[in-house]
Amino acid sequence: MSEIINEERSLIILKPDALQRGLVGEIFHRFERKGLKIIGLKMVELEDVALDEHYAHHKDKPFFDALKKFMKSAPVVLVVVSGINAIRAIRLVVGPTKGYEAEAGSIRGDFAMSGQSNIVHASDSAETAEQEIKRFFKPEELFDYQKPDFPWLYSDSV
Ligand code: 3AN
Repeated sequence: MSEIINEERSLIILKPDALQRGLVGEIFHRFERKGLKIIGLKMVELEDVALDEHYAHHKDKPFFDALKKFMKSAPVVLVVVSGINAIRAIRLVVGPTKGYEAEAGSIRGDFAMSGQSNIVHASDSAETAEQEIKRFFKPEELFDYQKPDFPWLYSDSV
């Protein structure tokens, strides 16, 4: 049975701990070698308005203020990537929320011990991804281009 072909986009955030620990290149390497296409990229300092929106689902949690403080403690790198069935693939590359529970081989499994300082954010659904991308990127900051490895990454039936 062939899979449904879904070209999806995801927002990835390299969190302050990724920059402080010198893991930016390592993380880019993992997404690139997986075959994901980088279509947007910038470095920013996050502010309250964006964080309140981005973490609205956690606003009543006891760790909310600490999470915001952490996310403002150093710049972050915002990346938009695209690929077929990218959301599911990226979540597996990233690993589950708590670093100490994440499988070795995933980014969090290899580099994180914490539930808060867990190196990267990645969108959890295609719908959320589109909202998150709009929050941080203007349409003109996203790039549409062809990569020559596309036919080698995805066979006719995926
Ligand atoms: P994920 O990033 O795996 O999608 P979410 O959306 O549940 O996880 O959580 C968003 C962020 O909130 C996490 N990446 C982490 O930084 C923080 N967070 C989640 N759960 C906890 C927790 N129990 N304690 C501290 N921070 C947490």
